[in-house]
Amino acid sequence: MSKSYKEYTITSDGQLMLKKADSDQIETVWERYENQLPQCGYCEMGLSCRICNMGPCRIDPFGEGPQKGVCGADADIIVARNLGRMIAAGAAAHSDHGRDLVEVLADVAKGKAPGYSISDPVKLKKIAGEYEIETDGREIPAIAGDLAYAMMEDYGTRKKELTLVKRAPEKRREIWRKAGIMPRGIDRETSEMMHRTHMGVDNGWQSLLLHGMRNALSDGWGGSLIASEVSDILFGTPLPCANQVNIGVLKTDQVNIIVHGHNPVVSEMIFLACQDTDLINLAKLKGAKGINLAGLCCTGNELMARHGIPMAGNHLMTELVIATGAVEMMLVDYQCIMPSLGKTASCYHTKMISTSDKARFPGMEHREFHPENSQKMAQELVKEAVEQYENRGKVYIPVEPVQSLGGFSVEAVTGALGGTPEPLIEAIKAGKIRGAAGIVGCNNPKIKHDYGHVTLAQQLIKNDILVVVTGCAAIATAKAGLNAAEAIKYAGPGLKEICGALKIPPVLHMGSCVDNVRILILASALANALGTDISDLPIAGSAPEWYSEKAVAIATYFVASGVYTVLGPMPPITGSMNVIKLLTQGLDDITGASFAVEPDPEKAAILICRHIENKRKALGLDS
Ligand code: SF4
Ligand code: MSK
Repeated sequence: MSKSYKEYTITSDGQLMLKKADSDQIETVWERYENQLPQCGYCEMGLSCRICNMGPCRIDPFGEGPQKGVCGADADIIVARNLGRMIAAGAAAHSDHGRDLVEVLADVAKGKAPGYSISDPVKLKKIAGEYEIETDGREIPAIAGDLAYAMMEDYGTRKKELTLVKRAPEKRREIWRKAGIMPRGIDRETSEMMHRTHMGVDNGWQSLLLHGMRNALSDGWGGSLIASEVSDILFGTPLPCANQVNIGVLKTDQVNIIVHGHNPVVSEMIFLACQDTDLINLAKLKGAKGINLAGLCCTGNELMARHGIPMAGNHLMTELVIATGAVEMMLVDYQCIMPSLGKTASCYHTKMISTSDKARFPGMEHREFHPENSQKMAQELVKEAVEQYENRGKVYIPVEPVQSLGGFSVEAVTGALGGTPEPLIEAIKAGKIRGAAGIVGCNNPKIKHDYGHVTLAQQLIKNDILVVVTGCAAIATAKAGLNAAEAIKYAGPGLKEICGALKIPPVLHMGSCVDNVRILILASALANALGTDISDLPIAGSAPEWYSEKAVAIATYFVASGVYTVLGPMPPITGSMNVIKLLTQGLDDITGASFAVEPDPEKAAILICRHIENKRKALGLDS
C-alpha cells in the first residue's frame, strides 16, 4: 500500500490488520481503489450514458466536445437519468429484502417454515390493524397470513397510496400529494423509474427527479419499512442490550462464525444453531471452548440489536476480518458483500458460504436457504464450521473489544423516555437537547475509514445534539466508544444531563440500513406530538461515508420526508448545474428540505448545527 496505515483508517484494529494483510500479501479494497485512480471524470460527473446501444455517449463538461448523446440527450437529462437509476436500484434492493421477509411471514402462517415463529404477536396485531385486518378472536397464524397477503398487495400495481404512509404526519402527506410524489405500489415506482429512464421516455430532468423522490418514498415508507416491521414480528422488536464491537470480538479459543449481509432470515437460524448443545459439545470435542457467532455489516446489526451478538466490523473491515485467520466460516446473504472475499478466504482456512438464491460469489460454496430448509441447513453448516476449527493456522487478533449498547428501536427509545416522546420534546423545548441528527450509511475508501462518522458524531453530541445511528455508521461510532452510556462525558452539558438521567448513550444505535425507517417513524412521532410537519423539526440526516445505491435511496427518502441531509462523498451529479441547484436549493420549496454535500465532517457538523438552530428559531423555541 502506498501510504501509512493511519491514512486509510482511524481504527486501531483496521491499521494493525492492514499491516497483517500486507505481510500476508492480501489485496484489500483500498489497494484496488488506488489501482483505479484516476477514476473516470465523465462517470464521476454523471455525464456518461450507456442506457442504449446507440451509445455509450459522453458529454464534454468543458463545452468543447459533444454536448448531446447520439439520441440528443443533454447533460441535464443524462445526469438525472443516471441518478434516477441509482435510486431505483437502491429502492429495489431494500424492497426485495422486505419481500423475502414477507414470504417467510406467509410461510410461518402456513406452518411451512420450521424454526421460524411470530416473536412479537403484539406488533403483528398492531400492524394488522393498520392494514385494517380483523384481529379480535383470531388465531395468530391467520392474522399473519392476512398481513403477509396485504403487504404483498402494497408491492403491486394498484394505483393508491401505500398503506403505511398513514404514519407520516398529515401535513407531509399533503405535500406529497400536491407534488405528485405520493408512493403507490412499491415495485411499481421502481419499475416506472426503469421505464422512464429508457431511451425516449421521460426527458424532463425535473420530472425524472420528482419521480426519483416518489421511488425513494416507496422504499422508505414501503419496502424498507415492511422489512423492518416484519423482522420485528418474526424475530422480536429490539430492546437495548449490551454488546461488544471490533475485530477483538473474535476468540482465539472458540470456533468463530461470521454472518455478513443484510437479511436476518439466514442469520437468525445460524444464531439458533449456535446455541445447540450438541454442536457446542462437538466444538469442545474438537478442542474449542465454544462457538462464537459475530456479525459484519447489517446482518450483524440485526443480530446485535435483537440478541446482543458481537460485531466484528463494518463494510471496509470485511476482508481484514478474514485475514485474522481466526474465522472458521463466513456466511453471506446479500448486499455489500465484496466479490473479493472468496479470494481472501482462499489464503486461510475460512469456509465461505453463500446462502441466497439471488446472490452468488466467486470462491464461495453455495448452500441455498429457504424457509422450509433453513433450520436443517443452519445445523449442518454450523457443524461444518466446528469441524473446520482443526484446520486453523496461526491467528492474529490484535485488539480488545469495545463495549457498546444497541437495540434502540422506536419502542425502546420511547420506552426509555417513559412510554411517550414527551420528555424528549420537553428537553428539546428547554434547549437542553438542541435537536437530533441521524448519521447513517456505509464506508467508502474515498474517505478515511470511520473518520467521517466518528468526527461528525463527536462534534454533534458536543453541541447537545442527540445522535441516532444505523448501518455501518452505527458500527463506526460503537467502535469509537460513543454508543456506550459512558460516552456522555463527550456530550455537551444539556445532552449529558438528559442522557445521564435516562441512562442512555448520546449516540443511539437504531439498527441496520433498512432500519433508517425507524428514524422516520420517530421523527413522525415527534412532529405529530407537536402538531407540525417533519420539515419543521430541529433535525437533520447525514451519510458521511456513503457508497451504495441504497444510500442514495435512503438520502432521497429522508429529503422527500422533510429531513435536511448532508452527504459526505459527492454523488455523480456535478455534470448538471440544474440538477445540483434543484437538489440543494429548489427542493426546499417542494419538500421543505434539501441536500448538501460536505466531505469534511467538521464542516458538515457546522452545517447541521446551523440548520438545527434555524429550525429552533422558526419554531420560536428560544424566544
Ligand atoms: Fe447515448 Fe442517448 Fe443511448 Fe444514452 S440513451 S447511450 S445518450 S444514445
Ligand atoms: S451494510 S449499505 S455498507 S451501511 Fe448495510 Fe453498510 Fe452501507 Fe452496506
